Amino acid sequence: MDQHNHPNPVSVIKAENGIAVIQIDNPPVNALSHAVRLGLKQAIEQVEVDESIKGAVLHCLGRTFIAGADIKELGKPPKQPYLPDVIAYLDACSKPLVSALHGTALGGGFEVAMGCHYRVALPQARVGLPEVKLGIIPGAGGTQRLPRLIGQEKAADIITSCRQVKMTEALEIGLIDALIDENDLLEGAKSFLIKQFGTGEAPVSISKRPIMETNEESYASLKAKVTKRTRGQISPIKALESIDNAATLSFEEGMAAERAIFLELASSDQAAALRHAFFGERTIAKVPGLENIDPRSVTDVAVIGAGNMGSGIAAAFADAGYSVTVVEMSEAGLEQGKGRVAGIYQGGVKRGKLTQEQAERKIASFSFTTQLADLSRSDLVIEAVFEDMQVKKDLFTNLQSVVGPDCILATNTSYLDINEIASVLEKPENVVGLHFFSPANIMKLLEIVDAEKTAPEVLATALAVGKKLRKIAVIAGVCDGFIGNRIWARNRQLLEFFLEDGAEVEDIDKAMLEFGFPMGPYSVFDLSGLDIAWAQRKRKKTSMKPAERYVEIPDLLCEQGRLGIKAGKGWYDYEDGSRKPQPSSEVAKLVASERVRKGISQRKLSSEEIQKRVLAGMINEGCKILQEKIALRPVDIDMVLLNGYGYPVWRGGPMFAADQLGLADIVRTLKEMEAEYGEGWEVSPVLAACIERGMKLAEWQCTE
Ligand code: 3H9
Repeated sequence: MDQHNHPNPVSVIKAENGIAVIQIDNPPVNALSHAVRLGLKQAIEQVEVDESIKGAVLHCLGRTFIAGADIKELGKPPKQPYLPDVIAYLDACSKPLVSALHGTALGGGFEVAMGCHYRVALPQARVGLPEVKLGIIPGAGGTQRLPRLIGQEKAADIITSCRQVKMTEALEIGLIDALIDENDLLEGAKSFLIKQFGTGEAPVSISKRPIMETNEESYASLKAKVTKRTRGQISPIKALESIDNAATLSFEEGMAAERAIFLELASSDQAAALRHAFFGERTIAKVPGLENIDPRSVTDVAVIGAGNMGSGIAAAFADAGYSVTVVEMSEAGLEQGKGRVAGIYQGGVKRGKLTQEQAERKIASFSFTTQLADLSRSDLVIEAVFEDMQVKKDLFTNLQSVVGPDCILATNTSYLDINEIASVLEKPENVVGLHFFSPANIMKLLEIVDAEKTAPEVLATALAVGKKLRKIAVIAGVCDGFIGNRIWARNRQLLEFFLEDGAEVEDIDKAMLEFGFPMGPYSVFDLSGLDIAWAQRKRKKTSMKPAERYVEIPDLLCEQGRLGIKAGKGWYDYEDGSRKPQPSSEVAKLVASERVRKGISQRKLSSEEIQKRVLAGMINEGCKILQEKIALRPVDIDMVLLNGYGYPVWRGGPMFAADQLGLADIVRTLKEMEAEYGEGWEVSPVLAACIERGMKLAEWQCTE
């Protein structure tokens, strides 16, 4: 239901013992829309003037407590009453208020809870201040009240990590005052208040308390760590600044400073980009045509091939509660597979995420077999075997006589033609691509590849499975590389041109790090191994047009055994087993001699130019993908890049950036690139069409 149209989202219900219940009902997540803020203010006024009311419980209907400010309203001019003022009314209420948390209380929702004198919760509730993830800071007292409640260090940890705190921890550190174990939260909250009346002590609102002591040294070290990992994102740094204010300014001054930072950030480009990412994650699940299609039920899942990818996929399914069978064709392969699966969970023990007992229970939950016949009850089979068309066709042919008629057969291929794989089957409608990213149990992205004959019901099932796996599941069409690898392959080509034209490996890496990528691309190539791309390059070269520019340098490196970190040398040198990249004079010499051989006169490329062209290149390939209907919408492309390729989330993705920077500017850069790079670099007509119609790229519909 639309949260703006819900009538009377806040009501005051008078109960016995002089305790009233202020009830919020604003589906789907009780966000603090204008109507809720207004209702809350009026409710407090009523509690204050009604002499029969001695105290009140703040309670929400639906599956969550208040999930924060209404994100749709952020970035627009704020409307009174502002949230900090509404919370100030709660804070100043002369009668004790307790917030009763039954689900997530996030952002402004937890700030409302901190505006009350007490907080009680059911064990399944969660609290957090995730505003930094939206490019803003808690702007309704979160940075001022939380340090008063639990100290600056713990406040900074919760605010900058954006994590949801579980109730055992919340009780331990003082975020809540009591856990209500019985089922009836409201009754528990009322009893809590009555007990407080009995003490005869007047409640002290958090704003009146002194700031809790913090360990200066570990607070400083936390701040240093946060600052290091922001990589260009402003909001975490600003949040720290505001938390610091809590110790140096009065509550009122701290609130004014917090508000100023909040308002400045709320209208920033970064916040707009992060809101785009928030809503984008939810938009991708809404697929036109699938709204009314029921997914098939999936409980038994089989993964064929237990290499690194297959075992990661198997772990992802087991972690989401599926019953998982792992298949390898030989006993020896199966033993290795068992070792890999066990290794994943033992890694969890080492990192302190699992106890030994939990890991052993997990490992014991898998079934392992070498017999396809054991898959007769599977609802979904995913193959993660060697990337070879014939191997996959043979496997699927054998599988179809084993599995039931509704079993979905998925391939994890990264680039093979899924239509061709499906063509060998009697029921090609049951075939879909499930392209995971390594390590599959950790990486968020999942490309669901919709082949020519994939049934809508199969696609709907894949989406439902993606959701249960807690993946960012994006639908893509069949083409070489689908969405992500196709854009990345184009980008890789561009990075090679930069090198041949005059930039050094380290300059390119530096430019991309400055852009906000977690690693420079050449360091990434060394990490994954140059031989993987080599095989693909050889395959691609055969289908290239004669006029297309081809850079031989990566092939020459492979021929010289410079295969990356595992070989101790790649684009960089790695001395004595170290993983720290050192610029390589041998690579520099090889690059220089290639420039001479091809008669290229070296030119300097600035970081700015590198970044500009990389972005324009991604946008152009993205537009070609849209035109070919490989992606449903521009936002789907952004979600792929953000969640699988390290594209900085605070930039929102290349397609979002295109609108932010202006399409005419992008086209100008692309025309320069087309003139220089020639064949394959033609400017996509989608851009011209958007400019001509005066529309944003975000509005592009793939039905066009
Ligand atoms: C803030 O509070 C600022 C303040 O400090 C200062 C102010 C002055 N607003 O995620 P779901 C929609 S900033 C508007 O699928 P779940 C969502 O788009 C806010 N809409 O459900 C979706 O719509 P649709 C800080 C919102 O059960 C629907 O609700 N708070 C909001 O998987 C269901 O959402 C946050 O950052 C919102 N705040 O997860 C919390 N939240 O159906 C953001 C959700 O049309 N929210 N929607 O696609 C969440 O993290 C999750 O929604 C939550 C539930 C965990 C609550």
